[in-house]
Amino acid sequence: MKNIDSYTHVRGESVYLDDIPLQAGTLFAAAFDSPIAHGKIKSLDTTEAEKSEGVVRIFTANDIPGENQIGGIIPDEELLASTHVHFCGMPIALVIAHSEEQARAAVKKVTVEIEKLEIITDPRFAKEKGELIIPPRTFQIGDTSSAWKDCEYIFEGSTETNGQEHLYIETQGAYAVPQENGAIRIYSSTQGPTAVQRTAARVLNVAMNKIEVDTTRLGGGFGGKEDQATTWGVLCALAAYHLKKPVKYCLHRMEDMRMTGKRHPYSSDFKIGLDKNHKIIAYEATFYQNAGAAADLSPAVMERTLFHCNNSYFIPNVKATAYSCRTHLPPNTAFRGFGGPQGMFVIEAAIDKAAAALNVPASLIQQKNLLKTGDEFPYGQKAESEANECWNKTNEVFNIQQLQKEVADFNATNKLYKKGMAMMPICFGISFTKTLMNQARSLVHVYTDGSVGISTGAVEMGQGVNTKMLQVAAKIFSISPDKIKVNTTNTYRIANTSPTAASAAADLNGRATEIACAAILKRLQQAAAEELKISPDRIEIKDEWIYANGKKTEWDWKKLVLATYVKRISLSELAHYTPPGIHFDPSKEKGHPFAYHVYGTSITTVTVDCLRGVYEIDSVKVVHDFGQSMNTMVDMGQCEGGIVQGIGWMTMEEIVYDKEGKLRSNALSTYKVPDIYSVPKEITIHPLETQKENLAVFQSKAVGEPPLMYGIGAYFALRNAVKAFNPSADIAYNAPMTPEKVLMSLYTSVHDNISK
Ligand code: MTE
Ligand code: LUZ
Ligand code: MOS
Repeated sequence: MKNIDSYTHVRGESVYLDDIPLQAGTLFAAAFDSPIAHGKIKSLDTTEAEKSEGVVRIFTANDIPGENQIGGIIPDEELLASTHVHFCGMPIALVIAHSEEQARAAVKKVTVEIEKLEIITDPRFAKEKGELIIPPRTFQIGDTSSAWKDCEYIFEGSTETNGQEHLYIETQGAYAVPQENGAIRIYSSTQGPTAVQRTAARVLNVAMNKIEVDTTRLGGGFGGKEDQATTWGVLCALAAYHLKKPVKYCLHRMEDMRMTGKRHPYSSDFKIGLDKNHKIIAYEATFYQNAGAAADLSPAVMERTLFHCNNSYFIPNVKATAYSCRTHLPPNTAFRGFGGPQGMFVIEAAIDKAAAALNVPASLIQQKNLLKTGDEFPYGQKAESEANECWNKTNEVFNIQQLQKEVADFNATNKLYKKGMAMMPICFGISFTKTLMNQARSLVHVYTDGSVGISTGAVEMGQGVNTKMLQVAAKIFSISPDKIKVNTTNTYRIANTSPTAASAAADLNGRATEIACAAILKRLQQAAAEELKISPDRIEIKDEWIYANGKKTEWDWKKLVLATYVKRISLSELAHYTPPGIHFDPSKEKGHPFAYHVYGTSITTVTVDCLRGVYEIDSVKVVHDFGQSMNTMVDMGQCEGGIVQGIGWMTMEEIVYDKEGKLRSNALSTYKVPDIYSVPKEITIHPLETQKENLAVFQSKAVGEPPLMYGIGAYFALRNAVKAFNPSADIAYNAPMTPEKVLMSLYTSVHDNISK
């Protein structure tokens, strides 16, 4: 089954926010955002801007009828700055004009006087100052303090991982259109239509039932539109509310990069202890998360860092503490992996450090400590592990030793090029860690001509979730996919949705769709049974034909649908799904938060040009736990995309804020994402074949985020290549490993000060 969007994508006919035909009289918005990262607003002057050509009105915090508040988890973020600004790019005023150009020209004429206050960009410094978003949290198993004495070897260190720009191809945006009686429809490029609806209602002080949010699809979200699409949707709604005219705002790329948050940078400390057989006995980690200026999703991201602090290893004694540190950067937010990759990098660094000191390959320590079924995670859940299965299959399919030998042989015979290799096992928990968010609904209508319409809370953002919803209905009804249409995601049809996130959208919405279709199917079977005068359990629908007692009848799908309608039996169903058995108690930091885990193992090989510091990713070879993939094309695409995005984060994407909190890497000329020349020359993905039961839709495990973490292997492969050239290189665990950093470490050593 190919992705149902491929036809319109290829023809350029797929509708994104900026393609929606505009109503006559539509106005355009542009935000005036803070040029200062932290300060008190002394005065705001919009008089010149108001005189600017085409300007209709300029809104400020004073024009907000309800609460000036967009914070989702914690109410700590104003929509428009009232008295203080907290980051460069924070919206202060909203200019409305007859054209986009006029709105942006007027923005340039707004002036503000800000009394600068202390600007903090470093999370450790913020923590010293007591600037925490929430109190710190600690996950614990066993007792590290008494375990150290049982360790033969103990190593300590620190790591840094930088942020990451989402760089969805479609920038953030919204289009708000007033309806009768004060209602507003917001077309929004959001992963969370309900978040936009709820926040618009709060800001405008209207009931949620007056706000309709509609989303056709996104040109990528990657977490960047889980929470942060809200600002633009609500700003447009605010203007539409006052002016009673449609208002549109699509951000330009540099506005988007400047004003929105990114993946959280982390600064971390670790201490790892092993016995003489390289078993990890104890592990301690402290994470300093750079949250930016407001909570946004940071507390949830921080929590997932703790959930994934041991990656796919069993460690009997773990103590992991995390601080969410308030700085004056744009609030950082969800990004594929959601804090998990940041936690996993630290344990991989700890293993790398131990391996280097003990002069063994890291793979030896990795393999020896893989989770087994029944092992307990630090948060209490018992593993249903595929970690060893994935590792062993990787060896079987790709021959790890042979690959290691090829790298060693290459390095022995080449002076100026060196290869490096690294293994990266992954383990990622599937479910929102906030248990209540694990719920979804699906509305299925069968029309009298036999065609089917599906509406769910899932948002299509390139990951193929609509295709999967359609497959569910096609399979349950046993009808052709051409008979089925997946509708836009709309808060009037499906209410109180969780965002499309946590890789869980296909599972949650898919299982709800499964339940809805099954309920309608049952009624169809009942109606057929009456017509054919046999028991309903003897009725079967196969490929649009009705079978009775296993024999094909005269009845086809269409005829049965119409007959059921004539009997006045409902052909519609709204179903609800929530995964059974999940729970978590934050007061104990224990529970069973995940429906299941996804596992996998990758081998990454790189070649470094030791004169120039540039490098190529030769190959990424993976065994991935798909469960039983319901769409291998879509799922392979998710793996490839995730791997490349992970490699980008780990090797080349470098976000730079200066000490004033200004984004220096503010355009694609200064921020480098992987392109066709820098992606791996080879990506081979081999599915792990297991028949084990899981809670995934049709046993097809969630695939959206886990593969990103294979990208961490590229960082360690590069380190290993550098070490092959310069064994005394002193390389800080500081990602991304840019060509600049590679070059520096090729020619510096433990004894040089410049490397520090
Ligand atoms: N794939 C594409 N093409 N575009 C995206 O924006 N987002 C990722 C992943 N894959 C994304 C993507 C993220 S962050 C998540 S959480 C999942 O898709 C969400 O979709 P799912 O729950 O349907 O897997
Ligand atoms: N979003 C969220 C997520 O709100 N909760 C989560 O647990 C999560 N996990 C991954 C990605 N987004
Ligand atoms: Mo994905 S970070 O859960 O949107």
